[in-house]
Amino acid sequence: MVLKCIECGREYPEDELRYRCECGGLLEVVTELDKAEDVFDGKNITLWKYESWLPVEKRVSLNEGGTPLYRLKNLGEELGAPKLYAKNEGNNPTGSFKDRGMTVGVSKALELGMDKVICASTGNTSASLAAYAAKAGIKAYVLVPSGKIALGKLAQAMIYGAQVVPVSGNFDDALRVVVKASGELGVYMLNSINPFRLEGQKTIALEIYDQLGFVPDNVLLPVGNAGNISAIWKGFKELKEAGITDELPRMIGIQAEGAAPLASAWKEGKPFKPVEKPETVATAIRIGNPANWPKAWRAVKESGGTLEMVSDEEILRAQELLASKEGLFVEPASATSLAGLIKLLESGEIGSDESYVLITTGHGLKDPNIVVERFTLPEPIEPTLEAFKEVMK
Ligand code: AN7
Repeated sequence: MVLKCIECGREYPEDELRYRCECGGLLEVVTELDKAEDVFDGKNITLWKYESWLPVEKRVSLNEGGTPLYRLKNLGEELGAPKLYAKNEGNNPTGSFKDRGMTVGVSKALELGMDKVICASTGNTSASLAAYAAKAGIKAYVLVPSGKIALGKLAQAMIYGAQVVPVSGNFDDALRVVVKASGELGVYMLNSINPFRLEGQKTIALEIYDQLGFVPDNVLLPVGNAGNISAIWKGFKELKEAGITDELPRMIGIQAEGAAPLASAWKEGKPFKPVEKPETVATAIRIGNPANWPKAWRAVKESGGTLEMVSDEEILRAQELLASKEGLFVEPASATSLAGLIKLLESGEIGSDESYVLITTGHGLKDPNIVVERFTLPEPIEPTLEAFKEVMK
């Protein structure tokens, strides 16, 4: 197994500690598809069912993957897109899809003999890395934008015992420090430019195929640092290359309006340009300079997909719709996938008779404040039946 540069094609051995090519390009793992087993029988789904597709020997696991794929019947009918599904990644051990990347990434850290790991994070990556480092018995440093990470995620990173380092600045500023630290201080970086993390996350594609028994026409998901869309696309491509299926989905990436460097470049037909001061209620994707953008761009282009952006208001409305119509409580970033679907259906850019899988990336309880601040509770009532009868009127 080797690492290969997506720009110049140069290859590196898997045990070489590096995150980028000499040329600066992003690296990806070349999967040994002749060893990848056809295990797609729809049964006993967990991430490690797909071990033969993954580039690690060790296993630091908290039982990740195997997340439910729901048919969204109520919303599908209402929106006139009846073949609508959600892959709910909030059901992972720490409540987000990051656990897929971390089970593989932290396993790889141990294989490489590293005893310190580091990441920059808008929240979920830090929570996940902290948990897997705890399980592995190694030290985790997590750098987070000060004051801009959701309460639940902060609580997780703290209780799992990571060293939480608030940074005055945004995610992009924190990532710059982490990249330098990993180069100079002997700490293993587990942001999504680490190609092993994306290998774990590609299992979302394998599970969708395993659960549905077919490849959906479209996969919609939020885009922040742009790792997950690249990873899922790689998973679907490998299913095809391995001869498991002939189909490929369109990859549709959704960004928040205030943090949409990729979607705006796509829509305006202009070169990618970072956003200096990203801002959105969906703090998970409050990212102005997505490190994986070249991979994500290719995923969208190759798959015939698209990139779209949605407003904070549309995000919160979609969050409420998923909860109130489907019983699915997701964090704001995750709701961008539904908000994007609604926008694209309304504009007629996509057809309603196709199948759509929304990746709901993180649990709603991660960010309780965003909900509680939007709703006001009435005054308390007297503890009597009479008082409650008044309420029921
Ligand atoms: C819920 O935790 O970047 O496009 O540092 O937490 O792969 O970055 C989180 C990203 C979507 C975007 N949904 O995924 C972090 C971080 C949720 C997220 C994304 C994130 P990428």
